[in-house]
Amino acid sequence: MRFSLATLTLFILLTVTASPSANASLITFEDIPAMNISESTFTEAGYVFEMNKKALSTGEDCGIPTCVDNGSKYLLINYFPTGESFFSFARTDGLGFDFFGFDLGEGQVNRANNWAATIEISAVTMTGETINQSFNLDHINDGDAGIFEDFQTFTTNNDFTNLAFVVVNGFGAQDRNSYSVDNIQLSSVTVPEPASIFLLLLALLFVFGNRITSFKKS
Ligand SMILES: [Ca+2]
Ligand SMILES: [Ca+2]
Repeated sequence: MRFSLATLTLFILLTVTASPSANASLITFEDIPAMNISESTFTEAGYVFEMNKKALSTGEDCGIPTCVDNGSKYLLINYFPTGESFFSFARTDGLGFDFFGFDLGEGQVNRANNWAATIEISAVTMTGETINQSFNLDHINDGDAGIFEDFQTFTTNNDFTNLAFVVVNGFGAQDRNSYSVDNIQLSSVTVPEPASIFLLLLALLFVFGNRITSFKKS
């Protein structure tokens, strides 16, 4: 009886500890400085973001004129040189991840000539395949004093799985291609960490110790 209980314990430990599990992340940009990301790289929720140029995290006050508003902080790609309005993100541990969708908005109110028309995402999978998808901004943007929804929520197609990294780029403005990003929905597969594997080995020793003890008693 003790024998089968130990085997059952081992089976449960193997199932729980060794199985990869999905780890969902929502990138909200609430934890980075309110203004002027002076570093070109920052991390949030296990993902590293690399800005092509100095970006803004705002939502409280982006100056005059005001910016898109959703009541929280977001990432504002503002006044990057024309043709260079891009940033990228990847997991800090280099593992693959899935990208489900995000919220997109324009830039500063009353500067519509700087608003990107199209946001393109270009991703490379862990197997080296490149996939793209584009999203059109509605150019409804009345800022934090306005009554309209400045951000739109977009869903990616089903191809954006097992990704190594994603590049986000803005196109179609007369100049600069400003846009805003928030609430990036991501998921990654987590594998057992060394500490978990150590616990698993301890469990194995426990189980086989019991087996030897049972064998000697019989
Ligand atoms: Ca936010
Ligand atoms: Ca809008």
